[in-house]
Amino acid sequence: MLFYTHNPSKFAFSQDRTDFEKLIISKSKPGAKNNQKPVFALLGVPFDGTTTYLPGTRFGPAGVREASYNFERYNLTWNRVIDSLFFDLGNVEVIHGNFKKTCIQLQDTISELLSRDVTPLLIGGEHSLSYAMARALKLHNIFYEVTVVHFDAHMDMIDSYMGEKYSHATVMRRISELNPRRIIQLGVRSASYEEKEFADDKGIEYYTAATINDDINQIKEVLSSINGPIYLTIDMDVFDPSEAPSVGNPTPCGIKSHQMEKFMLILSKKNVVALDVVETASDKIGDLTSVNAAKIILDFICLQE
Ligand SMILES: [Mn+2]
Repeated sequence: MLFYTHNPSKFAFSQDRTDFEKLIISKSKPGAKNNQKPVFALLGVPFDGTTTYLPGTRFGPAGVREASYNFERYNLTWNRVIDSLFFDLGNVEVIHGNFKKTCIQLQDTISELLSRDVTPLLIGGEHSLSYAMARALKLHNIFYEVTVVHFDAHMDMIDSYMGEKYSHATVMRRISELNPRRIIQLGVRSASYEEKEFADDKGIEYYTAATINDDINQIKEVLSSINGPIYLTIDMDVFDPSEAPSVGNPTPCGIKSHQMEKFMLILSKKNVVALDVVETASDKIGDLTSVNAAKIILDFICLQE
């Protein structure tokens, strides 16, 4: 090492973008080996155009990257060192105030990663961005076999919110219309009666935060039994506001970070084809919500073979 420096605008322990480009080129050459280690690319999406209560998720990517430096490369709990092919590619260009254009740019970028066999990891930004992830998976013809594992205080299943079809509050309804194999909602504790009826009618599985707090083993069994590819989408408001206060819609009686750590231990060893961590609205250094969001990404990366 020539210089003892780090770049706080890049996620901790991520490798250089130039190495990503070299790796992608080498993978695409004729005769390239197929049995290389999986590759993970992180994208920040600083968009908060449909936010309805507390604004600020546009600051999420910067906050979560900054907070990632609070952690070690070595994980004492699991006795593992981060050793993955993990690249922070920077932020996707967003068009503030225009969800449709932002969604198309994000979907194209994710689609490009998927076509190169790279697993996309997103830091939001608001939850509406997950629609771009789901659309990209659909374009690659794998969505019909995907289980969407959705951590959130809210069902996000309303058909339209204040007349808007595309919103952070409707995102799971739009994703359900893309017909994934299965949707499992975890930590939910806020929905309209209409949303609950819709979920029941469509066979969408949901486990409230109270259920998780009462019997975590039941939830661990549900997650352990998932087969096939998983799209994991985590709204930071699934946590209790005592552990993640800086979110667009704080909701009391949430889950705790030690529970999420156990869930990540199970999920990270499955076939997660896409991950997003959304709704972090931190606006200061060392914000607890950013710290917990960074931990989710680091835990996931650390647990990859
Ligand atoms: Mn939510």
